[in-house]
Amino acid sequence: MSKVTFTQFFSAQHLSGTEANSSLASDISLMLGDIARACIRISKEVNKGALVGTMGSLESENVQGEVQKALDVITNDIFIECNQQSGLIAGMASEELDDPYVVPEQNRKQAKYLLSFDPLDGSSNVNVNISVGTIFSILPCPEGVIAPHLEDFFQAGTAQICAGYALYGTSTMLVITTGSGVNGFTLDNESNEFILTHPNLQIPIETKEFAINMSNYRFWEAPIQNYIDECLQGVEGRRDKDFNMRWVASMVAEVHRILIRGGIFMYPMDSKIKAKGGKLRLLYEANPMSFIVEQAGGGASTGRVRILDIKPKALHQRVPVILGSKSEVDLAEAYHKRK
Ligand code: P6P
Repeated sequence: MSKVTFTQFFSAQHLSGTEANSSLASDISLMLGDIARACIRISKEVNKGALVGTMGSLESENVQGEVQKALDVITNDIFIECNQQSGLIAGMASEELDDPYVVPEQNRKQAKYLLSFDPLDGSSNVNVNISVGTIFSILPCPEGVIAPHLEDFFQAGTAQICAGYALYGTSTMLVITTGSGVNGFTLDNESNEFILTHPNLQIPIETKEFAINMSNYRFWEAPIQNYIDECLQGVEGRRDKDFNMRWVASMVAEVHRILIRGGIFMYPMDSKIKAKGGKLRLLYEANPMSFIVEQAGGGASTGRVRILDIKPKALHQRVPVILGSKSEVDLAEAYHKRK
């Protein structure tokens, strides 16, 4: 197979569907070029590990009340710096910033889009050398908006133009959707280019693997407890198969595994976090991952509603997340409908 670079793949002529031959195609190509450059820089920072001592925690806390590790802040700054180069992005929402970042006027002359991101998801894994990632989502900037406000980000996930993640694992990968399927690219560290290695990723409809933090069992709602009980009973219960379990505590790593070999990922509502609305953030975790998963033939739900249909009410809104192999997500939803 001849080598296709990230730049070639997302150049206008490669884009299929409505993006081709439109200004959107060239806009996507420009923005993804900046995102790729940011992820290469973040990959190099993450790979330095303990050599540069950026793994310690800073005194500061982010809006989530989590102690900010130095890398969280460094990667946030890299993502902002790289993604205000194209002039196409009017504002950004980051897990690390309380409020939206309005791009300086001189950098948003032709701004038409909004960027939301989690610069280093799973960062608590950094000092134990487990895979972490960056997650991003691109929305249209509402017509006539020059300097975006909070409410301009409150668009349902179905409005996303593009979404993706970088996985800093045994190799660095970018996985992207622009609404016409999902494609994976692997970083060639010699050429510093992402190369197409996983064209048209599709999630197997069936699976025997679930991913959930079992320590929260007693806090879950009954439908989730019932669903997991029956997975654990395997062929001795009502399910016709035995299950395997995985939990990396890094959403990007879990979603990537599911894209490659199937599975169901669950961070459901639990009584400990009910007041917050859930664990994972809608704008820059649940929505981009749900867009990717649905584009790869999977399902993405809170258990009660499709995640991409939710109209956000807050920048750092949290939601329950159940996503992955369609048959299992549908079944988990059915458990929520049972009386
Ligand atoms: P727990 C990482 O902090 C994260 O936001 C997701 O990447 C991950 O799936 C989840 O939290 C892990 O949560 O409660 O198992 O530490």
